[in-house]
Amino acid sequence: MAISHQAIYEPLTESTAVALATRLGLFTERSVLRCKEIGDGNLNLVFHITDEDADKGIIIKQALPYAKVVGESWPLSLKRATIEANALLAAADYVPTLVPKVFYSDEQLAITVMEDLSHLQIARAGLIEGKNFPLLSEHIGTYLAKTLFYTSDFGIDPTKKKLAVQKFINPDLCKITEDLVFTDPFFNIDTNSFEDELQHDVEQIWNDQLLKLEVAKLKQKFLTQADALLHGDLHTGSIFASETETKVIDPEFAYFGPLGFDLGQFIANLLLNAISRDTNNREPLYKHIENTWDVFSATFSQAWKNDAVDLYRDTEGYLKYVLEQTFEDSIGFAGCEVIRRTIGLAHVADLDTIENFDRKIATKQHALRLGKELIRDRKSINELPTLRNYVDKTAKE
Ligand code: SR1
Ligand code: MG
Repeated sequence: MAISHQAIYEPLTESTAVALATRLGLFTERSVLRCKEIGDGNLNLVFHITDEDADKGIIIKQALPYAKVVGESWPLSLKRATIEANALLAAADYVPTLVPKVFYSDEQLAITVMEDLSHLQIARAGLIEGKNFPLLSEHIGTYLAKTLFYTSDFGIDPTKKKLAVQKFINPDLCKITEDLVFTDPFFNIDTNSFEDELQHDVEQIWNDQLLKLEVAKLKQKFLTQADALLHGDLHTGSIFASETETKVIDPEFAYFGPLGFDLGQFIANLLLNAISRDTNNREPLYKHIENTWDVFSATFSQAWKNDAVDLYRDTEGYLKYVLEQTFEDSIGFAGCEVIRRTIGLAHVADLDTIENFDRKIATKQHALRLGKELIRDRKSINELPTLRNYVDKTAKE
C-alpha cells in the first residue's frame, strides 16, 4: 500500500506529518492533532502525533537519506525503512505482543506508521534510573527464541528461508555494524571517541594481536553466517518497557546473521548498565542476563521439539551443539559491543552520564577489561552465572 505511487521522498515536518496522518484516515476529520518530532536516535525522524481528546496517538518514523548522528556526509539507503517495517511484521507472526503494531508503510517516503508506545519507557533510560523491569528477560528471551528459531533453517523450509534472506539484504546498515562494532574500535580510526584518560587502555587494545584475531573471527561470522533473521541492533535503547510490558522497536538493522548476535548485544547492554551501578545494585541485571538465556534456550528447545523441519532434528547432540555454539558466540559478540559502546562512535548513556569524572573513567576502564575477557574467554565461559565473576575479576587492574 502506498500513498501515491508517484510520492517523491522528502523529509516530513511536524505539519506534513499531521497532514499525512489525516490523509491516511488514522484520526477523525474533527480530531485536533498535536505533533512533536521526538527522534533522539542516530538515524531517523520520529513524529509523535496525538489526539488528546480521544486519548489516541501514533508514531510516524521516517528514515533520512543520511546518518543524523554524523550528517549528510554519511549517506544511508532509505531501504532501511522497508526493512524495518518488514522485520516488525515478521516478528509479529511469532511474538505479536512483543512488537509495536504496524499500521502503514511507504517505501518511497521511507516511513512506517506504528502504534504509540508512549505509555512505556525506553528500557535504557529506566535502567539508568534504577528501575529493573521484572519481565524484561522473560520477554526478550521469548522474543529471541521465537524470532530466531522460526526464521532459521531449523524452523522453515530452506527455500523459503533463502527468499527471506534476499528480502532482508541490508548492506548499508550491516556496514555500520561491521565498522562500528567489529573494526573501528580495534584500530586507530577517527570515528572512535574516548576521553584522553583512556588513551593508554585503548592503545593496549589496538596493539593486542591475539584479541584482534578473536574479533576478526567474530566479524567473519557476522559477515557470512546467515542463520536467522536478526533484529540487528538489540540494545536497551531498542526496547520499550514497563513493569508488565515489553516491546522491541527499531529493527532497521535486520538481516540474516548469526544466532548469537542479538543475544550478545542485549547481554552486553545489561552488563554496561550493571557496571555503571553500585556493586550492591547489580543483582537484578545478573538475574536478567541468566534468565534471558534460560528462557531463550528452553523456548528454542521447545520450538525445536515441536516444529523443527530438518530430519537431523532427532539426532542426539545436534540441538545441544547449536545452543552451545550460540552461547559461545553471544559472549564474544557481547565483548565487542561492550568495547565499542565505550570507545567507539556510538556510546551509551549508562556510562557517559556517570557524573563523577574519575568514577566514569574507572568504569570505562572496567568495561574495556571486561569486553576483552569476554572475547578471549568465550569458549570457556559456559554458564552465565560465571559472568558475575568476570565482572568482579575485571573490576580492578
Ligand atoms: C551511525 S549509527 C550508530 C549506532 O546507532 C545505532 O543504534 C546502531 O547501534 C549503530 O551502531
Ligand atoms: Mg536504533
